[in-house]
Amino acid sequence: MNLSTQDIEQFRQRGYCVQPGFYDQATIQKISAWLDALKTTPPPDGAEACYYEQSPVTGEELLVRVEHVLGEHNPEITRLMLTPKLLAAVTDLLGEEPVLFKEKVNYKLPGTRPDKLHQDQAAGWNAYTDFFVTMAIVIDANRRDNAALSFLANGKYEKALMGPEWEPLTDADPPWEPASDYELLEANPGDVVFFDSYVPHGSPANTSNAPRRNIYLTFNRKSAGDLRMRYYHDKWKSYPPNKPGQGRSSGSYRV
Ligand SMILES: O=C(O)CCC(=O)C(=O)O
Repeated sequence: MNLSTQDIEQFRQRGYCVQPGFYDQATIQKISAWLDALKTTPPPDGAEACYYEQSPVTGEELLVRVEHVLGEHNPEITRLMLTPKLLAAVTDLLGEEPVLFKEKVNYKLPGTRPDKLHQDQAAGWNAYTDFFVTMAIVIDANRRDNAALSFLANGKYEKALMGPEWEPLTDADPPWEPASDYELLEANPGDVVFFDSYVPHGSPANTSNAPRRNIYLTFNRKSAGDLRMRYYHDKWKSYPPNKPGQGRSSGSYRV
C-alpha cells in the first residue's frame, strides 16, 4: 500500500503525516517482547548500541536509547519492521528509493528527561546529506502524560537549519506557545508518524508510571548513497554508547 495523495500533500505542507494501525498487533507484541529482553540483557559489544542516562526526575539510571538495532544481528526484527509496505510509503515521501540511514529505540521510561524542540537535521546530519524521512513506530500508547510527541503543525518552518547545530530551538519544555501552532500526537501501538528532518518536534519528560517506547527509522534517498555505517562510526567516536553503571547526566544527550 502506498500513501494517499492527501497524506503526501500533508507531509509536504506540514512536515509530517500519521498512519494509524500501520503495523498489526501481533507484530507490535513481538517487537515489544524483544525490546523488553534488550532492556534486561545488555547486548555484547558490536551489536546494539545502548545509551544510559541519569534521570533528572528520579535520579535513577535509565536506558534511554538503543541504536543500530537492524541488520544481520536481528534478522527477524528487521524483517518485521522493514516491510515492502513501509518501503513503498517512504518511497512516496522521498520521491525515490529509500536507504536506511539510522534506527533507534527511544525507551522514554518513567522519569526520562524531555526532548526539547529541535530539527533532526541539526544533529550533524548535514555532513551526510540534506534531506531525510523518519518514521516513528508507536510501541506503547503515547499519551499526554507519558511523553507523547509534539510537532509544529502550522507548516511555518524552513527546510534548512533554523538555529545552530546541536542546539534546541528553545529551552522551554512542551507545551510550547502558542499552543495552537503545535499538535500533541496521542497515538496507539502500531500507529506510525512519518516526518521530515526539518520539522520542529519534541516531547516532555515522562512523569507518568507508563513507559513510552517508540522506534525511529530514518531513511535517505538512494542517490545520496549508503551512509549508515559512516554515520554510526562517526557517532560512536564522538558520543560512544555506554553500559549500566556509566549513565551520563541527562544534560549531555544527542539525538
Ligand atoms: O522519542 C521522543 O520523545 C523524541 C524523539 C526525538 O525527537 C528524537 O530523538 O529526535
